[in-house]
Amino acid sequence: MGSVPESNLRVILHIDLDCFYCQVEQKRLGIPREKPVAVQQWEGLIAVNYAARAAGITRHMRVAEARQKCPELICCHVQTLGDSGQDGGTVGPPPAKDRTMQKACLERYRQASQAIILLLRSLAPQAVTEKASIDEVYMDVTAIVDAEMRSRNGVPLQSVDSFAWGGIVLGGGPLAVHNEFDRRLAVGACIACRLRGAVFDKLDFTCSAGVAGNKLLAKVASAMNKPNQQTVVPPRAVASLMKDLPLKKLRNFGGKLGEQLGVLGCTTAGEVAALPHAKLVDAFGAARTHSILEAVAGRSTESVEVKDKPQSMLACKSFEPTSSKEGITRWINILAEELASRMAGDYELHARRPRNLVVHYRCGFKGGERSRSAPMPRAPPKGTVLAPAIAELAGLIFWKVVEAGGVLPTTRLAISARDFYDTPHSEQEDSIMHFMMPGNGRTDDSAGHAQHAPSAPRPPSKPRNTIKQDHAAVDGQAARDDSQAHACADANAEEPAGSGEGRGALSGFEGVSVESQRRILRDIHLERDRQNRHPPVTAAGSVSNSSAASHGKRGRPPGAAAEAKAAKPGKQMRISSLFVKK
Ligand code: TTP
Ligand code: MG
Repeated sequence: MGSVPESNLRVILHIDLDCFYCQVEQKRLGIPREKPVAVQQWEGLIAVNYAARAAGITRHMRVAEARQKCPELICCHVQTLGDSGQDGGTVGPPPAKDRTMQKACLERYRQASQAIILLLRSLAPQAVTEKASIDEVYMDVTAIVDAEMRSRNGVPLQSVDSFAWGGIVLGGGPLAVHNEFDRRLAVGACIACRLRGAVFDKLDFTCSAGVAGNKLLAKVASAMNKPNQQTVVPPRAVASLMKDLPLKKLRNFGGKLGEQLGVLGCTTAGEVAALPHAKLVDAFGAARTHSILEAVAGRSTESVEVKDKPQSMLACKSFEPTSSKEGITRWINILAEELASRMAGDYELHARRPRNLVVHYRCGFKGGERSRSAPMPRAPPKGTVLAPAIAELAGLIFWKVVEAGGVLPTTRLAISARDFYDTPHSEQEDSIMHFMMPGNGRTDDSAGHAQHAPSAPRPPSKPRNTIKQDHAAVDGQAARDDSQAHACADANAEEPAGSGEGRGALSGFEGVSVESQRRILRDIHLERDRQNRHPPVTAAGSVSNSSAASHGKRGRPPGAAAEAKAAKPGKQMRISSLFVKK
C-alpha cells in the first residue's frame, strides 16, 4: 500500500479526471467525445464537457438557457431513484423528472471513480495513493522515483528527454538535466503519463495531471492545462506561478479564508505574500499566518495519506415540509434500498460491515439537523443487511423520535451506515478473492441466496435495540442535500449514497465488461501476490511493448507515442501486466 519515501525530495502527482460526469455518461451512452454534452440534475447543469464549454456552456447554467445557447447540446440527467425503476440517464428528451418524488443518485460516478482508483493503485503499488474527491487522486511516487534513480546507479541522465515524458513545463524550457529535482520530476512526469495512458486504455477516461514537489503545487498544476494534458512545476517556476495565482485556485483559500483575504484587498497569492506581516497576524494570529504564508509561497509539507474506504455511507433526501406517514415511509424505503446496495458493494470490495445505523432528520426549514443511531440489524453470513431490515429499523427509530415530539413536519431525511469493522479473514477471502478469480464471479442469484441464509455471529458491538441520540448534524455532511454531489464526494467523508443500479456487475466497474472487470481484479490480485513474494522494484522506466501498441487510440495522452519509443523491453516490469492491450 505504498512505501515510505527514502528521499525528502518528494514527487507528488495530482490526477484529475476531465469533465468527469460527462465522460461517464458519454461512455455509458456511446456519445462521441466531440459532441457537446452536459449532465443535468433537475434543471441545472452540474458537469459540462469541453465541446460544450467551447460553445459557451458553463456549470450551474439552467438547462433552458444552455439549450438556447447551444441547440445541439446533449443533456443527460443524473440517475434518479424513486421513479419506478426508470433509468435516469438518456440521450434526447429525458423522461420527466420530478424532484418531489425522485432523488438524485451518483452511484455510476462513484463506481467509475472506484474503478479508476483501483486501477491506479494496481499499476503503482509502491506509490501512496489518496483519493481526494470523486474524480481526483494524489499519488506520492517518491519511492518509485527513488528506485528508478537507484537503478541508474548514479549514472546521470543523458537527457531528460530519454524519459520521453509528456507534458508542459511551467516556466518554459526543458527540465534541467543536471538538477536532481528536475530529473526526479521528469521521472514523475513519465509515471503520470503512463498512468494516464493506462486509465485511457483500460477504462476509456482522459485525465489531466500535475507533477510537483508537494500536494499544493501538484493540484494547482493539474488544472492548468486541461483536458488530457499534464503540467510539471520545477522549483524555479514556483515564485512566478504563485505571484499571480488567483486565491480561489488554491486549496482551502476559496471559502471563508478567501473572503477574509478579499477584505484585506487580496485576490491573488502574490498579494497575500506582499501584505504587511503584522496585518496578517492581526487578522489570523501568528500560527495561521505562518501556514497562510507557506501556502501562498507554494510550500507545503502535507503528506499524501492512503484513503481508500469511506468511513461512513449516507443516503439523503430533502423535500418540502411533510408530516405524511406514507410519504416519509416511502422515502425511508428508498433511502434504505440505496444504502443497502452501497453496503453490499462495499462488502464485496472491502469485506467489512457497518456496526451502526444512523437516522438523520431536520425539522422545518430552520430546524437543525439531528440524528439517532442504533446497532445495525444482523447481517447474513457472507453478505450485508438487506434493505427491508434497514428500512424497518430506520422507521422504528424515526417514529420513536416523532412520538417524543418536535420532529414533524420534517424537510430532510437521511440514513447512514458507520463504524465499519472488518469481517473475519475467512469471510474476506470468500468475498474478495473468490470474486477475483476468473470464472468465480457470483451471480445475482447466488448473492441473493447468501443474503437469505441464517445469520452469522457479530463482532462485539454496542447493546442491540438501543436507540442513541447523536450529536446534531453528525459529521457536518449530514446537513447537505443530495444535490450537493461534489461537496459530499470526499472519499473519507460521508457521501450522498448511490443506488443499487448495476449490482450484477462487480462493484466499482460499472461500464466495464464483466470479463474486463475480472481481468483487472485478477491482475490486482496477482500483483499483490507478487508483491508479497518479491520486494518491490522500479516501475518508472518500464513499459511493455504491447502497452505502446495499445495507445493507438483516439485521444491518447500526450507523450504516449514518444514514451512507447522509449520503452526498454529488457527491464523488469512489475506493473507491465496491467499495460497489455485489452
Ligand atoms: P470537477 O473535477 O471540478 O469538474 P469536471 O471533472 O467536470 O471538469 P474538469 O475537467 O474541469 O475537472 O468535478 C468532478 C465532478 O464533480 C464533475 O464532473 C461533476 C461534479 N461536480 C458537481 O456535481 N458540482 C460541482 O459544483 C462541482 C465542482 C463538481
Ligand atoms: Mg475533474
